[in-house]
Amino acid sequence: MKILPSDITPYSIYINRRKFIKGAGAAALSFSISRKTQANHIGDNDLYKELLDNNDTLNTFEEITTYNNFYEFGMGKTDPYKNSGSFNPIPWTIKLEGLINKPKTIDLEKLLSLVTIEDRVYRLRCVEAWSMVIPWQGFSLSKLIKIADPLSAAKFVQFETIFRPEEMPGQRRRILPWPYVEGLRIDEAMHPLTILSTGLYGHDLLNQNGAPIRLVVPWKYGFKSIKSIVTIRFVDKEPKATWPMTAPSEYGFYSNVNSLVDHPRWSQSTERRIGEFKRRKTMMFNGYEEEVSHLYKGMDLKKFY
Ligand SMILES: Nc1nc2c(c(=O)[nH]1)N[C@H]1C(S)=C(S)[C@@H](COP(=O)(O)O)O[C@H]1N2
Ligand SMILES: [Mo]
Repeated sequence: MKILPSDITPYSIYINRRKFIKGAGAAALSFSISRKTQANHIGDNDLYKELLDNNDTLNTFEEITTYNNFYEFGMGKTDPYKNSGSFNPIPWTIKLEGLINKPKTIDLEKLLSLVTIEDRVYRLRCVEAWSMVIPWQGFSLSKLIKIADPLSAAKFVQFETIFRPEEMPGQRRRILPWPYVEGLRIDEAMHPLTILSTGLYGHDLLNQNGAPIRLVVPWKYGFKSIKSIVTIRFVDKEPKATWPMTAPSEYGFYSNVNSLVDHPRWSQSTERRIGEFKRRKTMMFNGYEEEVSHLYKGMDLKKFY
């Protein structure tokens, strides 16, 4: 499967609004936009090398956009690539609701004018024991939370994917309870590693990756990173999440990558990095332990899996 440049919406819609943060350490790069718009599709490790961990190489654009989980477009790995062509993510609005001072529906274009798009290279570890390394563009979810201005009673955040069965063939069947929902504790949502992503490899997100905006929480299993978000709801109790709801004995609310807790049907101790032959050892918190373990101090992570 070859993806031609003509198949891809250029990152031009948002490019004028892209500002590169300077002096924010390894989390930001300042290469020129023109170089960035030529972002290639074969895995330009050079362009992102300051953000890449020693042991990693980027997955290719082709791998990242043809091997996906997005059950709204079907259950097979190539289904989202094959079946998402009629999905139209423009225009887009996001509803902010629940325990906040400023409930509102915000236009994505407007939202993007209020935030700074940054580059983040993150590993994505699927609960199915495969993984990829992806160069995202996005902004801190904490920025949006500040815009929403939550009440102190808001302890959790729930996210909802769009329900549009006319454009999403998987939603015409009861594969999962629709719409797909996910949740985070508010401190997890505020953590600087947690982003809302609008692009990868310097292009707008393709439909199969969750256009036009999706969550990325790199220390948790991939299913937490909910795609094509239309509602963000602030609540006082642990919200429902699709996979724990569907198979509570297999998936917990926290879903932290924890190589010590096996899935009931398979081991989580190793993973297959897409494009590699030899399996890798799965790292605690997907390798982000230093940054996030303080969030779970005193919690039994076997119980709260
Ligand atoms: N709405 C929605 N979001 C979703 C999913 C889904 O089926 N529906 N799959 C999840 C799973 S299991 C994974 S591993 C990641 C995959 O993201 P990627 O295809 O962009 O790599 O998306 C997550 N977000
Ligand atoms: Mo996944």
